[in-house]
Amino acid sequence: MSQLFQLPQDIADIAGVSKEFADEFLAPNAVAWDRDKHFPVDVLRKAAELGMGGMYVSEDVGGSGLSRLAAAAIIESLATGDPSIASYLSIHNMTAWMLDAFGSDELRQRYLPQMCAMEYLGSYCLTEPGAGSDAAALTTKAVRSDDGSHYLLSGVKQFISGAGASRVYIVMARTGGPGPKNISAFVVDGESEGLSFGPNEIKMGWNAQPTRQVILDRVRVPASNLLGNEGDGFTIAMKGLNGGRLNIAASSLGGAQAALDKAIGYLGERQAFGAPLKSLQALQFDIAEMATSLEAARLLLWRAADALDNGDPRAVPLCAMAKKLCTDTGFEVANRALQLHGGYGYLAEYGIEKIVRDLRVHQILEGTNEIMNLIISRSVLPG
Ligand code: FAD
Ligand code: 2MC
Repeated sequence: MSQLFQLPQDIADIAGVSKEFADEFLAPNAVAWDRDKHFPVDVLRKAAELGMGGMYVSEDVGGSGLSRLAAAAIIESLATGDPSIASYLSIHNMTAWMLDAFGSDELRQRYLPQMCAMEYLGSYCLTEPGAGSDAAALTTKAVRSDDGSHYLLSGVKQFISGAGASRVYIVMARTGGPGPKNISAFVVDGESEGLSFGPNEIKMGWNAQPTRQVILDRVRVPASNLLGNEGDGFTIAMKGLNGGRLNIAASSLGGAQAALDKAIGYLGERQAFGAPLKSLQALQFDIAEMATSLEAARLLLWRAADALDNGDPRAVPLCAMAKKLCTDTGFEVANRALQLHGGYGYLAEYGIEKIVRDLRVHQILEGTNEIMNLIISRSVLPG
């Protein structure tokens, strides 16, 4: 078979190991974690033992040095067990990569070994109460001290995944006037004085991970915690999101694949009108359409991941296309799988409604799918 449209064997093997991990440690617990709003940090640390705490972080600080394509395959496999956990793992990996790619060597050595082991968890802090899609309008301020040794950060970050449990906060803050060019990215240690958190938000899904405000009140951050140079922060944040969007796309595919597999099993068992439901051609066609949509979306995801791996100039819009297509497709497939379960799909114990709730937010976060359209249209329309 052509190598063009399949995963290289080494990546397929890693994805296989991740699937076994998902089957053993995630899937059996996912419904209970969602119900109890339990963030299973012990299980995340187990995943880190398999190299998932720093998937595309350099090996000298404990990372796995894998490609984005490999990461997407891992996240998809994990999401078959629990999309909420797979997606948090993606956010943690995004922060670890930003620190690796743009931090000084001293900063890398200070945080990354513990981040790769997931002893330290990471959170990504871009969104604010008054600046979501229009991220460049953020108002959190970083004021440099007269002697240049540190910055004082003040502001509020909204909807921060992992907040309160994380040790490493990558905070985008304004170091000058308005616009994207005056934003800088900082590593804020979770033990800093002046850092506090809002209550855990009550959400539709993603209940197995906390979402809180991050409140910064004159938090003193050493100048050495700056990523890149002053003014680089918006670009660094966006570069982090390119890979994050691939992973959120992959998480949607994994969740939807699990929902489709459950529906296939259910149609074989459930009897109606004297035969199993799977004998009805209308429902067979439903399955055919769902399987086709996932396969097509997966191909675009691999294409986009490959583009990011290889520095393709079209990587940014391709990541946006993959994020939009996979998250829309994933939600629709999961929702159709719920329908195929009839009333049982609506019951928590079948695990389907949880997948639908978890995948819904993937159409909103890491850039809404309308913002993906904005990125794509800017790349294809002249002027
Ligand atoms: P708004 O920007 O106010 O948008 C409202 C609506 O208007 C949307 O439908 C949007 O698509 C549309 N819209 C806005 N501008 C345009 C435009 N130009 N063209 C067309 N339509 C437009 N953020 C973080 O920084 N870190 C996190 O860890 C994080 N985790 C999250 C976890 C959860 C559970 C949730 C719900 C959000 C999280 N977010 C996080 C925030 C998320 O990225 C934002 O919610 C998202 O970017 C949208 O911003 P907003 O909510 O302010 O919506
Ligand atoms: N990759 C690399 N660089 C990028 C980029 C990307 N994806 N997107 C923008 N940039 C660069 C861009 O090239 C420009 O640099 P330069 O002037 O040197 O060319 C600079 O950033 C400013 O970009 P724009 O001029 O496009 O800025 P604008 O304000 O018009 O729009 C927009 C930017 C809307 C694309 C951006 O604000 C955006 O992506 N908004 C969505 C916010 C978002 O995704 N939030 C997610 C929060 S995290 C989350 O939800 C989690 C769950 C973790």
